[in-house]
Amino acid sequence: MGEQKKDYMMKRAMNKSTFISASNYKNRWFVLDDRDLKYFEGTLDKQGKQKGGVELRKIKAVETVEDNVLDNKINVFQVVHASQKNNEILTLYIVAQDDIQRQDWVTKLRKAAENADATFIPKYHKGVWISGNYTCCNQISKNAIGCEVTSTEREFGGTPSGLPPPPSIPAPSPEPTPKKIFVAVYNFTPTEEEDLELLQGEEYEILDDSREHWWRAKNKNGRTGYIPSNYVKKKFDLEMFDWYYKNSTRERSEAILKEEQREGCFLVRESSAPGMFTMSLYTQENDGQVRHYHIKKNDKGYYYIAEKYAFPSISELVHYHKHNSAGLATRLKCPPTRSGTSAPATAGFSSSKFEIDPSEISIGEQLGAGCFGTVHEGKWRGKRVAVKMMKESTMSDDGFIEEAKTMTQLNHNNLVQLYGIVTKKRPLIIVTELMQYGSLLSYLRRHKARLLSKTATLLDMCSQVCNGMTYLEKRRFIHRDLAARNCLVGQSTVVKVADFGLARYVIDDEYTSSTGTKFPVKWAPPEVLSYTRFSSKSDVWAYGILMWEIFTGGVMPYDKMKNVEVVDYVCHSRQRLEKPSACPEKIYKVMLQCWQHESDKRPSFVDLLQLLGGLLEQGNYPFIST
Ligand code: 6XL
Repeated sequence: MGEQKKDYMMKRAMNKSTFISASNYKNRWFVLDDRDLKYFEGTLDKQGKQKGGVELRKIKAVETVEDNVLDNKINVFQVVHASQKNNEILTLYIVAQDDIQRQDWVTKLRKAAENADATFIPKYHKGVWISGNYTCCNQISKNAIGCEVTSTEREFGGTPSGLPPPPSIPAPSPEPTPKKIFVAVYNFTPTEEEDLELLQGEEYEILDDSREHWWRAKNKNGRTGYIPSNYVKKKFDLEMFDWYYKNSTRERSEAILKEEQREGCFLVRESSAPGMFTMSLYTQENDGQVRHYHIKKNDKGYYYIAEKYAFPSISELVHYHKHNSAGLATRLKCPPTRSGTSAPATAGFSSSKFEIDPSEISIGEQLGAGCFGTVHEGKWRGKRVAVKMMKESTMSDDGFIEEAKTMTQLNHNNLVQLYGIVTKKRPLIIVTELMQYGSLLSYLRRHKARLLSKTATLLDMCSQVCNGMTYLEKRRFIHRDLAARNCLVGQSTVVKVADFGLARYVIDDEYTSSTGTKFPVKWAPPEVLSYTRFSSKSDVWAYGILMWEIFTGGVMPYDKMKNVEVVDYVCHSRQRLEKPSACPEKIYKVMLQCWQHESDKRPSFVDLLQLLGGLLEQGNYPFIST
């Protein structure tokens, strides 16, 4: 065992109550070794028995806490960690005797956690959660992602080990922070007074980016207001260019460019190899085809496609090839119009609105109906939306209304965006993004013949769903009913996960009980069937079944079996669905991993994303040409 660090400090009780009182603080001996942070009762001169501890590899962040926000205490630091029991995220607050002691602990603890292979969360809260919101960013969901970037010792180089950090007491006068200039990549038309219009290509100064989805910004005329943060990109960042499609896959890029059918239409995207880029270019040759070029780097770090023409930046490379084909099939002419990919959904309609006025909604054609209600196409202030009218008494409204606030804050390209709800009147109405091609299940069945020969398209659909699920997993949001019928398809075969989390509000024993007739038994892992234990890992199981649905073109899993037979087959005989004939062996192996009997042996969605990315890039499938 390595060195130990030991100090007598104060610990705040880790109860989850929102009410904090002075009596919740205890003096403890804190002992740090290379595996755990343990704490013991005792007095200054004697260490007593162990009261608890945190495994270092479970640590998610070690950070100071703003002075005076935690019961007026100063010199507080926080250890964010996953709980031993169920990986729930907990925060341990420790009050050091002075700032030097606090800094020393933060540095050492961070380093020790990193050495123990902890994976830090990207963002944390500098403040604390009191009476329903965070003191630092005012977010109202306890699970809301942090508002400050988590520090790591590696990034900062750390302080030389063994030496205390320089005292940070005489704070230097704050340096003027450089202005944050961002460029609009989409137009945004505000619907509320406090929001600011965005014009594509114009620059904006960001005044306040403490909220995740809505930032306060100033335009060139000095007008200020809130803007959707996903509609702007930092100036000089690759992402500000209209030809840059960061996360687009090879498949996705082909779909986008083929929809445009214009000679010289091009985009640049990240390759699946980290730090590499690919250019995808449409030519009219052979009835229209898309060529993919790896952008290489020479030993000076310059980018090139044709070795003779290398440039210090990708934008200069693009500029050059707009005028010279120099080895490309054609000169670069224009980026896709983004009509096919249209602007991404904003988190809610505006920075403040979440409650929607029912008189502003107009209802059109019905899109579908189920036991939860009916869904119509509709319009809200001129924007096409989907309007879901919940059937009364099949949904627990109160719980849902509370949760909907959190759900409007979930914003990802592969999740159907929740825009807002009508709560003042019944029926309860949910307004969401509209997806024109309907459910993934019906789409798979309609296009079965064409799709089953296109492995890369199928794999791309899988990775899109996985992308959306990775986002939910990161936020510890569980879907509970992931299946092809609960995903929707939009333009250029974009696939989005829908109705996440809604399962919790259904009041119907046939749906909620694992022995009920409407329970999704065929998508449920053993721990759900046996103890109704839902988790991101139960979503992973369902995801494996969803992959199987995709690769069979929408066949009902365990087709001729009754639900009770499936339970026996899966839980007791431990048998699994067979490999679909259109499915390559390597992809079937991924499904089998999702169906590991023990939930903790299954990969997480982040792991799956990696696995699928690798398979997509290998690309030795029949239709992929190079
Ligand atoms: C609680 C729901 C649940 C499931 C729902 C569903 C399933 C729904 C998880 C059990 C559980 N489907 N569904 O509302 C809860 F509330 C549903 C949807 C649509 C229509 C009918 N039922 C739907 C269809 C669209 C669309 O864009 N959206 C929703 C947003 N689009 C089209 C387009 C063309 N043809 C058909 N649909 C999914 O929410």
